[in-house]
Amino acid sequence: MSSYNITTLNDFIIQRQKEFTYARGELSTLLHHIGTAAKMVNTKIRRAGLVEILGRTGSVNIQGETQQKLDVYADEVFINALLSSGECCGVASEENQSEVIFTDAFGRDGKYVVCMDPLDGSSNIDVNVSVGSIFSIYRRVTPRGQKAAKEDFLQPGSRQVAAGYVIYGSSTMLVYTTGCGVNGFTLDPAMGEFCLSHPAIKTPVDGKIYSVNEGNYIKFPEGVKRYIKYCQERDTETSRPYTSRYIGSLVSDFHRNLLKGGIFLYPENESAPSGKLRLIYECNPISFIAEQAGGMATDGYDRILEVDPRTLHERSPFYVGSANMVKQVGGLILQYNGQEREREV
Ligand code: AHM
Ligand code: MG
Repeated sequence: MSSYNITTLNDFIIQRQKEFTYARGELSTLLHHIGTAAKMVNTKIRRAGLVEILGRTGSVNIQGETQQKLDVYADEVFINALLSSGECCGVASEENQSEVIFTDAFGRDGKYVVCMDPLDGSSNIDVNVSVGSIFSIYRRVTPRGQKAAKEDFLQPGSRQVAAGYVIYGSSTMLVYTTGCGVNGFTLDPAMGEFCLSHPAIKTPVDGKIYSVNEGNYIKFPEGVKRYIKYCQERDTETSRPYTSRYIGSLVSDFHRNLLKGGIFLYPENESAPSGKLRLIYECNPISFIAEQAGGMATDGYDRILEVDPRTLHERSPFYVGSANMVKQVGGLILQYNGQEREREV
């Protein structure tokens, strides 16, 4: 095939920008910088087994977890890329307790904030399992020219302008949405470019894969236990039992289910009353992509994208994937756990 048939990420971003009459290119610039940062992080990850970067820094992040060097590296690379884009006024990241506000003239004038997990599932790196980066872009609510403030970051996911993830797997892919469908790009290592490989991704309405940390089964709400049992029962009409697949790396688990059809569950449990995953930089971007691909995402009761965040690092139970599967687990939660639940931060 001639290379002229290839659409690179940057070609695609520019083509899409032309479709919006009043687009001024700011979002395109931001996405372009995210793509460049992803390539830098990818290069480092691909060498992780070879150089001393693999290992722990010894410092502990705000979630109480030991940070690994690659987390720190990815955080720096993305923040620097966003700063130099000139279109971003601040970043909320899993690696930083508070939002990072860009105070230079360009930063203060930036139209967007970015919420991100620069390297999700990083404990998997030691054992050569896929990891990912997740990002979410919002238009700021405070006036341009001022420093960004907390309220710019604490917006419901329904206000996302764009969201995406990078998966550093057997190949490296960037998948993103700007609210007009979902498109996936695979990094061609020879060209050093992300190339459109998965246009207009749609997820099956019914899936046959369920992904959950079953080691926590005993601690799950009754409705979730019932759903897991349902997945395991024999029924030829609905092709059950379903297949269980769990990597323990959100981006990888979600990506597989997005393409093949399935559900990812991270319920609340006795020891983690709001689950583990973070609302603004894990659940929201993944939910936006899921919905844009025809799937669904809830916290067991409500649409994730309609939840009003209260703090940067707030956690939420998370059920995402094929629409009929997410609806079904929601029905069982309502039936066995009732309407009442506490929202904890
Ligand atoms: P991290 O943000 O500290 O890397 O943790 C998030 C990861 C997700 O990628 C994954 O879905 C989840 O933790 C797995 O958690 P568990 O090991 O409890 O199943
Ligand atoms: Mg994470």
